[in-house]
Amino acid sequence: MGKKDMAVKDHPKNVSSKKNFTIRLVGIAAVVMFTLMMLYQKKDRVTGYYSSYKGKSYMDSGDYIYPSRVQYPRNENDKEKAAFVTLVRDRDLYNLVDAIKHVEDRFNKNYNYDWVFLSETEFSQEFIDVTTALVTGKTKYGLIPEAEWTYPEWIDQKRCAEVREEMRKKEIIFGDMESYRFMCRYESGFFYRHETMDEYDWYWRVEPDIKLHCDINYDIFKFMRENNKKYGFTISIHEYEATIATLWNTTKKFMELYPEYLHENNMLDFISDDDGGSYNNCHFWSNFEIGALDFWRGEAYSKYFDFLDQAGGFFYERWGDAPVHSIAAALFLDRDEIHHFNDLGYFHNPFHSCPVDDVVRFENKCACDPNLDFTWKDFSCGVLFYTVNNLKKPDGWLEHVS
Ligand SMILES: Nc1nc2c(ncn2[C@@H]2O[C@H](COP(=O)(O)OP(=O)(O)OP(=O)(O)O)[C@@H](O)[C@H]2O)c(=O)[nH]1
Ligand SMILES: *[C@@H]1O[C@H](CO)[C@@H](O)[C@H](O)[C@H]1NC(C)=O
Ligand SMILES: [Mg+2]
Repeated sequence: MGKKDMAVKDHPKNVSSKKNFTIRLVGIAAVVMFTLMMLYQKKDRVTGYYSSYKGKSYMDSGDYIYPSRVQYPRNENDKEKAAFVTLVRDRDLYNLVDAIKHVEDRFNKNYNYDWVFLSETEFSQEFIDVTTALVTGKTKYGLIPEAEWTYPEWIDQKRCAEVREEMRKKEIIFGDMESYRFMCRYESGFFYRHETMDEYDWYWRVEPDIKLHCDINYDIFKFMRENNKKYGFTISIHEYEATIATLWNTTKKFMELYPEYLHENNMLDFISDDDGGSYNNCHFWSNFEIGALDFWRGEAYSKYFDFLDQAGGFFYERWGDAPVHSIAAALFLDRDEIHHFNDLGYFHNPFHSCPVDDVVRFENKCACDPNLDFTWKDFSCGVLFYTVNNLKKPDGWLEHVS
């Protein structure tokens, strides 16, 4: 290769090396900028929802969570006297296992509360083994006394059978079922009196096939006690009128006899739109309940249940434990003792509760679609609950009303 060749070859090489240098510089700058952008974006993405709230959890700021005016427990050393309680048939074991796992994974694996299973028939060894394996707390299996799962002596069973036949023709949901009525009466008036429940002050009712959509990062029973709550719910809804035709008239008779049980700060405006003239059918959906057992065990509710039981509507109609519990809570409790859990995420067929607030949903790792949230929809009583109690609704709730 001659000198000339070299020179000729050198020339473009020099030019190209300057060009390369520029390209490399631009390249490096681009890579640096891109990396910075990605880092910034990633940071933004990871901390996005915190950044607006200065790194705080919604549980730190009393006025951020809806409804406000609650505090989240801090000292979690000692357990409350509390248990889950599930009324269930032995044969429904495998509809129940998923529900237990949800509750354990989302909450109880960190708190190890006991679980009580109740039934009118003996539980099988399989039921006991499977549930014992799933629950991190102690498990207890209670047999319901025969007298609490049958017709009281004053009930006319012929009339009951006629009512069931009528309701079957009218296709009223569960209207033709005898066992459903025993169940509703038991959940209304007996579960909290079962001897397996004696050692507890608090309960959380769990049914087969339910789901919890979110992590619960605080001791929910401690939350109830520290905030003076007696009754907590996730979903509220209107009852089918045909199942409770005379429940309100019967309740009014009770209130005339015992006006002293009406709490001065009651929530009548949640269950009646005409100052007690009629029932608006709003009730807390009782397949989920977290509550204080002493409320049901107390004088007001005990008398109320006996009065309803004497009237016979659990059998002559199809009174549900949900409207019965809800009316009692609304009348006999201080309205501030009733809490809407808007941060758990819950499913019982066919309705979902799913926090529409991104902060709550992300922080609690909720695995649910906020567009399916029932809370703010028409057939729910959620809007009414927030309105009558003057509670702040979550941002964006209006986008979820229909
Ligand atoms: N031991 C026992 N438990 C029952 C019986 N009927 C219902 N239950 C329980 O009572 C609760 C309510 O019954 P469900 O059948 O779930 O009634 P529901 O929630 O109104 O209706 P779906 O869940 O939609 O079927 C559940 O915890 C059931 O396991 C029964 O005959 N015996
Ligand atoms: C409730 O009571 C009122 C007044 O006593 C009566 O007019 C009405 O028909 C009753 N309602 C039902 C559903 O029985
Ligand atoms: Mg159910």
